[in-house]
Amino acid sequence: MNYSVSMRLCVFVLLVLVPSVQALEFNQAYIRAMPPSVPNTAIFGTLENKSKKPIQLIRAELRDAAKVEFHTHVMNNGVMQMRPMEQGLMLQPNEKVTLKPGGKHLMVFGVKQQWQPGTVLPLVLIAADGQSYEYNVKVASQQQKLQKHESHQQHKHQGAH
Ligand SMILES: [Cu+2]
Repeated sequence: MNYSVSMRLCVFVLLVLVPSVQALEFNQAYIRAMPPSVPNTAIFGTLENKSKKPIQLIRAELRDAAKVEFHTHVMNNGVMQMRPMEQGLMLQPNEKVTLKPGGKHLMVFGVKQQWQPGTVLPLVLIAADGQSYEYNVKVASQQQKLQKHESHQQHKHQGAH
């Protein structure tokens, strides 16, 4: 392989690899499915800062929802209450933050039409420096998440008949 070909190959490899590196990962992300009468829900999952710089998330947008806010739970006179995180959500390099029921979460307001479990919606997280991060997040009921393994076994059982 001559120099020019290996250079071109090198550039090609860089072009292919660079966009796939996500500075901010959002793993096991899901939107909690809600009954039709409830216009609000929450998004859970684990955010991980894979970059070498701190990421301060200040805004979020989800398609077909009026508003998304970063929330946390605080104790107030012995009662757990949700509060918006005024400074947004800060992630230091290599830091992981798990959004979970009863803890930090992305609060979703103004769901216009009930989302069926399995629906995938685009979520955009926007950082203070203007950088935005996009994810496709699936709507899932808590029951579905818990029964994932069970239903897989059921499927195998049905297949044997
Ligand atoms: Cu909330």
